[in-house]
Amino acid sequence: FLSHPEDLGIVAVGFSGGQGKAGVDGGPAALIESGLLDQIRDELGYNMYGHDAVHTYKDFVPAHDPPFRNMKNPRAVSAVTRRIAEQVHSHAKEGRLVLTLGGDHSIAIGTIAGTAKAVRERLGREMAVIWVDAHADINTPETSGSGNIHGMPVSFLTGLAREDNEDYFGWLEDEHRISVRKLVYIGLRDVDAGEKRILRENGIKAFSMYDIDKHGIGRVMEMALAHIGSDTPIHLSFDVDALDPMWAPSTGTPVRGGLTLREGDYICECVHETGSLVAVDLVEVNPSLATNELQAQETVRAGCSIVRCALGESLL
Ligand code: HAR
Ligand code: MN
Ligand code: MN
Ligand code: MN
Repeated sequence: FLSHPEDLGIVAVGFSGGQGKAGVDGGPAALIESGLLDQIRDELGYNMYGHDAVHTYKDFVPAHDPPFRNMKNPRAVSAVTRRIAEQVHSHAKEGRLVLTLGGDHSIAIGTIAGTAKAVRERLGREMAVIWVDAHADINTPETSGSGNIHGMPVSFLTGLAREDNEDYFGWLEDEHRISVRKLVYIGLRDVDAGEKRILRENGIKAFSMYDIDKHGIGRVMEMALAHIGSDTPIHLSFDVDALDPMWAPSTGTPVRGGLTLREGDYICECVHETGSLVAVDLVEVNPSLATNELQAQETVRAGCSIVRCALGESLL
């Protein structure tokens, strides 16, 4: 689906407004300083575009941003994700693979909106999303207990949550949205009661840690890809908290009982192997939450491994 599969558009998003903990805006810089982009260029051989800056979106964050429909920092997250959608779209419309480094997971409102629109324009097709996460991030503003928008991106992207005012995600149009039928979750283990109801009522395909223990990651990936169907462009949105805190402790909402690093890498390898990958997000790396320097380094190393596997490192 890519006209230039060797070309990689990079968007480094230093943004934390989708949740309350400082420091996740430092994720992209930590990943880049550890050498991720050099590895992508030198070892994987991609031509890179847009890799010169970590964006802070300062001009998009309003001074006054009171809660709206229970959402925290709603104008900031709406404006920043709108801009991210434009950035991702500008890469994707050229037929490049797009890599976005976050930042908290609210930024996926922008990344997925941007690729979904480009895939429709370029290929006249609907895109699928594989969401790898401990959390479902599918609360509506009304079901959310926290008001943190990083727990809501999937509801806006599927149209389960809607808002007309363009300052509060009203800029999202049908062309930016994805179908609940083309959405697959992997790694879930901390899902709110309201979210469970949303998943059930909409028949959304989800592979929890229970399913991974029961069937093994190999079989789960077969089933996940079978659900999407071959010959469908795929956007992979990987929250580093899908990994067990043993591998990725330095993240805002760690949940024990998660994926091993190898299982995470394997998910990415399988998605890469389809040849259908059009975009990858790696989010929620927060180096400042570590209790020691080693924890931060381990989390960054795990994030780099996930990204390299999604970009094809393991192909012999
Ligand atoms: N479900 C909770 C909420 O909506 C916690 C969600 C988010 N944490 C994340 N996202 N890191 O994956 O607030
Ligand atoms: Mn090319
Ligand atoms: Mn998430
Ligand atoms: Mn999560």
